[in-house]
Amino acid sequence: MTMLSNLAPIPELFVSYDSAQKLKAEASDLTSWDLSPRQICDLELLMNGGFNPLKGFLSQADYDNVVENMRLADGTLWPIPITLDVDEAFADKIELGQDIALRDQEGVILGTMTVTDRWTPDKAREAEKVFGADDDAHPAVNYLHNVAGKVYLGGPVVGIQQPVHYDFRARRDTPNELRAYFRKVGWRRIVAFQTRNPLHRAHQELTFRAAKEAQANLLIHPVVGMTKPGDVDHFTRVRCYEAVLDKYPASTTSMSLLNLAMRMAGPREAVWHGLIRANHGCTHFIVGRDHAGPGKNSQGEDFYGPYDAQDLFRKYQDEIGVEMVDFKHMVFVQERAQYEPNDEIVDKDNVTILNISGTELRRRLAEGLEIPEWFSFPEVVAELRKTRPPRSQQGFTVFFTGFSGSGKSTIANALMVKLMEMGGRPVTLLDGDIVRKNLSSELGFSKEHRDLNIRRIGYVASEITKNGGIAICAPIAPYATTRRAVREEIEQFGAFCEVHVATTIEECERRDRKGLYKLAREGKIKEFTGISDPYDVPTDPELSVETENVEVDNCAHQVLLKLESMGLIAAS
Ligand code: PPS
Repeated sequence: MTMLSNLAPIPELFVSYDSAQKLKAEASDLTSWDLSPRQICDLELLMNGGFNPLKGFLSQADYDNVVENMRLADGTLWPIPITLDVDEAFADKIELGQDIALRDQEGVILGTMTVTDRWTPDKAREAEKVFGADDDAHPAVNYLHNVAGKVYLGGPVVGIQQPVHYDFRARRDTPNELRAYFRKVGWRRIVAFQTRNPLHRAHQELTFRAAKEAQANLLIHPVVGMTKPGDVDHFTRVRCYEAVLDKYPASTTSMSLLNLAMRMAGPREAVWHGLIRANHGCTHFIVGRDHAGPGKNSQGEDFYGPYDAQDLFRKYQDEIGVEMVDFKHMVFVQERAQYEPNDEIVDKDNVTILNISGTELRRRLAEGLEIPEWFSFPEVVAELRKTRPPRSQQGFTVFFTGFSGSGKSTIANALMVKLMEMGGRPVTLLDGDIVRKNLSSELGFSKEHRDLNIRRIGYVASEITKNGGIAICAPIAPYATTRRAVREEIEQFGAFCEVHVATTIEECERRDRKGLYKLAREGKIKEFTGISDPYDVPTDPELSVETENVEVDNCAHQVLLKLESMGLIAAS
């Protein structure tokens, strides 16, 4: 295995500046695909050599072999499918051999692709093989089934220009820019640290030790593309990283931002991360406990074993071309006032070992509690507090769901008034009927239209939540996947409290306040939820309220108590 990086430039997919200008003009006549945020991340790394040796989005033969064997059709190690997923309508328009333009979300042409392959993947197989289970609790499996298009296109890509980033421009480097930097400063052994979380003292200590052990320089290489839903946003994280960078001995450590869209694929992802770091000129890579772990599956168990990623990486490290440095679990030893690797402490019975888990940190931030100096750096804590004020000062969304006539609007109205009486944050009610009048007046009740309606509500609620307000939504929202998508969108900014108004369909029909059930039974209203259209009963709502023989005031009060227990409103 090469212990010194040769740092020669690696192949990119870009054409020269002059050719790019010509190609860009020609490409404006091509059929265009508007790339999703994840596809933009993938394309950037394809074009700049981060995904070397890939020459484009995977062909079907490469895809099949990657899914089954972690290898391209020619046998090269590659663990994660990099595919261009599109909808069926777009796929039907494309002839094999045709060139298409790949545009970013503002319409800028980033590259072109010659479509050589088009196929409908077996997504359940991809989920099982690549992510270990066909379980939507895995963020990438959820993405695969509920966000990605049905059809994959494959073919070589020609790069015209990098996606434009306006943030932290000086901190972003292509693999060749990093290689050139390492050549310039004379670094030949470089240990990369991959992260999607803020760094605290333990991370600083472990990365510093890893670099010392490997006799290497250190590259902090955080992911700023797409990480796990719910992570701290990258703007905050980069400000935190910049603060931590000052804590390393001068000129031993550098930082560069990686616009990768993570899949949270644990072991396979670790191998992928290693290959990407090899492309960026690194010789060593820190692999931690539960590397790129996706959290719990729908049975509440871990998707992967805590050291599966390390085992798989070790198995392939010669082929990856990067040596693994095991993550040390660092803990703070109070008596010695320093961090030490947990498994190297011999006098455990005589010392006090301190540690704060990620969950505990989030709790302390959420509740505005003290975060001790031994745990993190004051600058990092100050940044985190700015982004994550205590929950009682953050925005949040209460999302009622239930049949028509279940009492959603009535309870939502009562809740709104109670919250306004308490004061502190602006409250907005997005009731089903109000939304259908003001935002969705052109929509009907097909699955597609209902989804669009709920996504619009989710979008508005997420903006309200982001800006520190309270959004109360009260649509039927019959589909679990759409509710989940809304939850994920909102949880980036604040809490989401799903309230199932669990009035039975029989009771709703008996009440029939608007006379709609009668019409639905007579077939005069089609696709009526609960009568002639489905309703996915929430399996895990924050709260379920019964309305039969319960006063509205009491139902609204139950919601208030729930919000209080979630720390969203101060105890009265
Ligand atoms: S959805 O499925 O979430 O988009 O529905 P929503 O926007 O909440 O709108 C539901 C209200 O529209 C009336 N209505 C129907 N409901 C269900 N199915 C059909 N086909 C339908 N047609 C009209 C109904 O009065 C709902 O009002 P609520 O407030 O729920 O009683």
